[in-house]
Amino acid sequence: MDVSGSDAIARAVGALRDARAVAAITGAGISAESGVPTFRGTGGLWRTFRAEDLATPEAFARDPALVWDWYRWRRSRIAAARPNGGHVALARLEQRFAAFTLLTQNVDGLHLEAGSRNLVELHGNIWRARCTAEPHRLFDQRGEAPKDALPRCPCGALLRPDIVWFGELLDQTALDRAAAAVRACDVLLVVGTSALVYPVAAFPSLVDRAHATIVEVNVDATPLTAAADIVLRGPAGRILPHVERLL
Ligand code: BJW
Repeated sequence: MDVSGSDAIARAVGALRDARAVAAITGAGISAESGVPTFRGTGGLWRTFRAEDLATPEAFARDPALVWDWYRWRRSRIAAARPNGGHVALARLEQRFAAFTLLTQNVDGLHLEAGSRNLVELHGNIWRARCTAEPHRLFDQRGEAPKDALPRCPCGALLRPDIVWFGELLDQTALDRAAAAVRACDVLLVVGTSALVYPVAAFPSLVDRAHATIVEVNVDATPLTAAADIVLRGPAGRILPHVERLL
């Protein structure tokens, strides 16, 4: 059912008041109001750049310098961004429920900066790099000055961004944790995602529809909209703080 306006807000608040376990899935839209570009839609990265050239293992094997240049540029945009009201509201919601799990597709680290702790970064983190030869070797590169040379592991192998590219598997432990949180939740918040990229796009289908409520927060309709119980149409940075205040 597609409901918007203050009635929808009241219903979302009511569902949250009755909830013990809450899960939230976020996408690029929640960081849009922080100035981080989304992927699809107006101003989206995939409108200007080809994913096949930059966000696949084949692209990195072909031209690691090009891929690293793009990630350095993305890092510079993200370094200038601060969490917005939407990130902060989700961090505050975490404090109010016995179980609250935040599943993000975002790699910008803004949820962590806003104070979310029970957080699963399903697509990785742009500030981390990992060794291409020994993938368990991770390197925190936040605060490191960008260098011209390609970054290398002490073992000599190239480092790559610790991000899940198209065609790559998500970490199984993270996936299991995410699926368990969605199956167990009484309310699933789906915020600022086009719900087009799998496997995360399939998570809402894991919800126990007999009792759980799906709430979508998005400025536009998505493939999930028809299946959502409550649709809050508008910017997450405005809607989520409003919902959190009314709780
Ligand atoms: C606002 C707002 C505001 C704006 N407030 N809202 C099954 C079926 C079909 C295909 C596949 C499938 N399984 C796997 C695939 C292939 C592929 C896939 O899903 N492709 C689709 C495009 C069809 N998936 C994969 O390859 C995944 N791996 C995998 O499944 O492995 C097994 C396998 C492999 C191959 C074949 C089969 C199985 C890995 C996916 C990794 C995705 N990585 C990326 C890029 C990382 C690069 C980087 O960040 O540097 O992650 S893609 C990109 O999309 C990024 C995002 O996390 C992800 C999702 O995008 P998101 O967050 O939804 O952003 P947008 O821009 O799409 O949407 C923004 C939304 O916000 C919009 O709705 C706006 O309206 C809204 N909005 N402002 C609220 N203020």
